[in-house]
Amino acid sequence: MTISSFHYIVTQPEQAAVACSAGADWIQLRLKNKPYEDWKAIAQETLAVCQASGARLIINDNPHLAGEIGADGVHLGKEDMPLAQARKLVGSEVIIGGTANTLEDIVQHYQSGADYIGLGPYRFTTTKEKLSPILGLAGYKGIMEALQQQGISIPVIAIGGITRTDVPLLRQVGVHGIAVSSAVSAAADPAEQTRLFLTLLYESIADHRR
Ligand code: TZP
Ligand code: MG
Repeated sequence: MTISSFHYIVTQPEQAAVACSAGADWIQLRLKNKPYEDWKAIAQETLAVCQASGARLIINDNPHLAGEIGADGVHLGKEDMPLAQARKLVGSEVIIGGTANTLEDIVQHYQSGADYIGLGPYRFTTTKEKLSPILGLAGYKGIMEALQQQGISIPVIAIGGITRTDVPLLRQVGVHGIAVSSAVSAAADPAEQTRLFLTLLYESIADHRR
């Protein structure tokens, strides 16, 4: 399965609708401190939005919820279910992403059957609490080189305070794509931001292959 290069992290189905109408094809629903039934209702609405435009929906934190509503995948962090256990639960068809801050995290997720890695934070962001140490461009460069040396090939998605100007630099060090929340959600025109990110990613992917 193909992992998109643009992951948009949302808390509401309306945000997904705007981005999908602008061409986004990968939405991650990230809700914190919600009762399960509320979370499930929002997830089902978001899934309907995604399915209407052929986008994938990834549920943050909860493989049970992803399985229950038939989402495309689940994204698991350090405090969530271990990836190997989640793989047994959801089966081979459901996409599993794992949060990483170090090379060791990536290797562990890779060996546990992850489909992609969310590597971060790139820089400080207020979107997430309890941030791991900031990697910066140099951190990504070192980790991407080490992965290549070890012969490990897995799509790495950069996350944390990413803006449009970061995209070409991150692509140059070998990341597959980016995940953003505030750069789109807090923009005056989220649809326009989505289109600009997608254009930049397509251009940098073309450059990378030249
Ligand atoms: N994990 C690391 S940073 C982050 C998550 C979920 C937040 C990303 O949001 P933003 O607003 O793009 O910094
Ligand atoms: Mg989590």
